[in-house]
Parts: sequence; structure tokens; C-alpha cells
Amino acid sequence: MQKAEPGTLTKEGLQTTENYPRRQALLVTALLAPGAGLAASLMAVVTMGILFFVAGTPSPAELFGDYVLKHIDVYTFLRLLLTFSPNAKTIPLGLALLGMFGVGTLLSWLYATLVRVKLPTRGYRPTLREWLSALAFTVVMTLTGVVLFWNELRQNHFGLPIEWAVLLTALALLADFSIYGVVLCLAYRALLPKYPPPGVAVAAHGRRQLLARAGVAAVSVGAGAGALGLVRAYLNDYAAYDGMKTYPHDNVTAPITPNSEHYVVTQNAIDPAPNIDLWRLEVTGLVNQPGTYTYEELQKLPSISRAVSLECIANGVGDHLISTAIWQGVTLRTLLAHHGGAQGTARYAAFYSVDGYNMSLPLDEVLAADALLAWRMNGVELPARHGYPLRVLIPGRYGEENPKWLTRVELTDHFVQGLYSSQGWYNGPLHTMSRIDHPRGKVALGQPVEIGGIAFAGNRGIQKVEVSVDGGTTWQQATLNPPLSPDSWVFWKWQWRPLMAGSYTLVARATDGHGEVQTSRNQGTVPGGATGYHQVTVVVA
Ligand SMILES: Nc1nc2c(c(=O)[nH]1)N[C@H]1C(S)=C(S)[C@@H](COP(=O)(O)O)O[C@H]1N2
Ligand SMILES: [Mo]
Repeated sequence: MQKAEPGTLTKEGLQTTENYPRRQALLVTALLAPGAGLAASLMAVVTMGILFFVAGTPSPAELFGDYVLKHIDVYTFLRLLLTFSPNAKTIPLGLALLGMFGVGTLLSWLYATLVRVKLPTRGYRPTLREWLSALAFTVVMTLTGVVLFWNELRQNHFGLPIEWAVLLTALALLADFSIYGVVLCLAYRALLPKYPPPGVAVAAHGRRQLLARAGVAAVSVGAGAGALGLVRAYLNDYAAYDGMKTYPHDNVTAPITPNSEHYVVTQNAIDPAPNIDLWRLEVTGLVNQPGTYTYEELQKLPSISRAVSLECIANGVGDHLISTAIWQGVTLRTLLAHHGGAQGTARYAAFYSVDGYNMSLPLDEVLAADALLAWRMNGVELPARHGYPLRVLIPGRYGEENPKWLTRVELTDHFVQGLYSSQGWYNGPLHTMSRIDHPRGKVALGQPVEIGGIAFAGNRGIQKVEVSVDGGTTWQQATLNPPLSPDSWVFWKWQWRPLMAGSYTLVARATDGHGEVQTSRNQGTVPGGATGYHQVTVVVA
């Protein structure tokens, strides 16, 4: 057996008792550390993925994304949306994931600097200093995550109550970064060049060294494959229906939108899937008797059914991010009455959802609007994408102020910022709108034709709709169908018999229940919600 004598330079070039010259040591460290960093990052990402699927905890990439979204203004938000469209959620998340690999890999240099191992080193067991450095990494990374993402921690895919969700997400961060620290520590040690231990043949030592390095590489490849698989599985649940619109059939809009055709908007890449045994509704804050409900208990509360139309603030003039359903649930007024009512200092009602979404509104206003906490939509359990098991409906407000997947109602003495209000989106009463659904294209000369569509002003209701066939110069009063409820859209129609061939510009305008005429001022959807009149050009022949 060939033994490495101290001071012997063998073909591996490692068998010397001399430490590497500074430069060489630096070079070797700089090359090996990122290998360990990459292995550690990949294993941490696999941990995140597994935790998402088994515990419903968001990954740091998602937390980071949510954090960023709350710290940009609407214009930056829109620019990002446009830049990454049509993959406005997956590309940024993918980039955040790559960023995590990058940071995790680069941090290995810091680690290598901290542990200051003299090269070559001895043995495959990390020293105390290495373990402590890894521990410090784990602790600092976890604390940074918890502090930075404090307002995002409360989300949980399986709908855990907020306190539990915060705890679980924090623990998940600890687990992710512990795996990172441990793998970094072990892999770095495994990769470092070493003296052969006494009594071990150089060849055997070389093999062992090679094996250790191959082991790190194998862990990386395995974790990489695992991460890829998890990302694939994640994308399987991707909320591709985000932005789905409700289109008329044969130019006629149905008074009640079937659930499958209701428009959908969600902030999430993957919508939550609350587990009904874990989910709770909490009534907290400045309420006389705070309380908690299971899904079953909730449904024993006295409920009402009401048609409420929802419109997204991103609905452009004449567009189709607007729908109507019959919602069944308990009114906020009734719910609060069950809790002894609001305390005298309560000014706002804040709503929190299991996906981390939240918003607040003046308590007076939500009570006056007779806000509804609904668990049924058009006679069935709330569909997942519309907020199962419970959502809020605030008549008179844009969709963004109608939280889905509700888990907590909290009465407060102050306004609580939410995602869209912090970006600077308008959050006042929705603007009066009207839309022409028919006719389209060609219209027969001398024949009667119905001009018709919808009009909506939230809970202000619609008093009058007028139609113009000459681009807004003269107006005719349309006939209104009685609305399904004070909070629903209204259908209007007017009979026209065009007597001259040519091109006509049809225009509609509505007057709300307060007697205020819809504004003609053209304004885009961002950030105030679109205004202006819908116009349709038809050709009479
Ligand atoms: N929890 C939660 N609630 C939410 C959202 C969300 O992303 N998360 N999106 C809001 C927006 S912007 C709109 S327009 C409406 C859409 O409701 P719908 O998808 O049921 O039509 O939900 C609102 N409520
Ligand atoms: Mo929206």
C-alpha cells in the first residue's frame, strides 16, 4: 500500500502538509463554495415545495412576491403585468425562484469566509466553527424572512386560521433555512480538498474524495430534478382562469351569470384550497364578544339571498369583467349582532382572507350597504375560485373590495391597508356604467331593431338609461327591466327603426339612483376605474 508521506507531492497535488498558498486557497474556496451553495439552495427549494404541498405554507419566493406587490405603485404594477403578460404570475415567481438559487449560491462565499478552513483540511466532519456558522446563517435568514415578510406570513393554502398560519409559515421558513444551513455545512466540508488521514492509501483517499464530491453533485442533481417536479406540480394548479370574462350569448347578457361563466380575478398564482376541518371564521377586534365559527356553525346563522353584481375596477368601458349571482349568507349586521355588536371605538371593518389578501372599509358604510358574508352562490356551495368557503360582498364597491376565502372579520379604530389600496388604486364607490350588448355589425334598413344592454351603479341603483344613435347629440329614454335586487345590474332596451342607410354610432348613458348622470369623461381603468360612454358603430343597409 502506498502511503502519502507528509510533504509528498503526489499526482493529486494535495498530499502535502503545507497549507495552500493564499491565492490557491482562495481560488479553491471560491470554486468549491458555490457548489455547496447550489446543493443547499436546491435542497431548500425542495423542502419549500414539499412543505407547500403537505402544510400549505408559502415559499419565500411567494412571500417575496407578495411583499413586493404591496410596495410598488399601480403604474409599476401595471408595467410588470404588461412586461410578463401573458405569464404575469409565473415568470416573476420563476425569477424569484432563480433569485433564491442565486442568493443561496452566492451566500456560500460569505460562509466560506466565515468558517476560514485552512486548505487542505482534514476529515469529513464539519468543525464546531462550521456548524456554528451554518446555524448563524439559518437563524439570520429565518429572522430576516419573518421580519421582512411579517405581513405575508398569515397565508395558508389549506386555510388555517391566521395565528396558526403565521406560526406555520415561520416554522416553514425555519425548516427551509435549516436544510439550507445543514446541506451547506456538510457539502462544503465534503467538497474541500483534504489530507489523507494517517494509514489511508493515497488512491483510497482520492477515491473517497471523489466519491464525496460526486455525492454532493448527486444531491444537487437529485434536488434539481425534485425541484423541477415540484414546480411542475405547482403549475398544474395554476389559476389560469384569472381574468376570465363573462361574455354575452348572441349579444344578450343573462340576468344571472352561471357560476361557470362568472368573471374571475385573483391575485394568486394558485388559489387557496381551504380544508373545511381546519378553516374557521373569526370575529375579532373591537366587538363586544369575539367568537369563532366552523363552516357548519356558520351555516346555522340566519341567512338571506340577494342578487349582487360584481365588477372589477379593471373593467374597461364596454368590457366584460362584470357578472351577477344570487349570493346566500349572513349579513355583517346580523353577524355582529350575534357578538353583542361593535364597541364604541370601532370605526372600520377589516377583512382577512386565507390567501393573505385583506382590505378594510368604514364600518358605517359596510353596515349601510348591508354587506353579506356568503357561502352559497346561485344555490350551490361557493366554487373554489369564487372564494370557498366564505366571501364578502360589499354592494357599491369594486370587486377588489369583495374578499374571497374570508377567514377573519376584525373591527378596528383605523384604516388597514390592503394590497390594492397600498398600490394606490381607487377605493371609493364604483362609477356608474352602462354597456350596449346589441345590436352589432349590420342592421336592416327600415326594420325595427332593439338596442339593449346593461347598466350598473352598485347599490345606488339605476334610475334611467338613455340611448343615442347619433354619437351623443340626441338621446332617447330606454325602458328598464326591474332589477333583481337593489345591488344588481339593470337591463335596458330601446326600439329603433333606422330609416336611412349609413353608419351610426350608438351611445348609452345611465343615471344612478341618486339622479347623477354617468360621467362622459373618458378615463382609463388605472388607477381610478374606467369612465366614459360605451359606443358601438353599426351599419344600416
Ligand atoms: N382573497 C381574495 N379576494 C379577492 C381577490 C383576491 O385575489 N383574493 N381579488 C379581488 C378582485 S380584484 C376582484 S375583481 C374580485 C373578483 O371576484 P370573482 O373572481 O369572484 O369574480 O375578488 C376580489 N377578492
Ligand atoms: Mo378586481
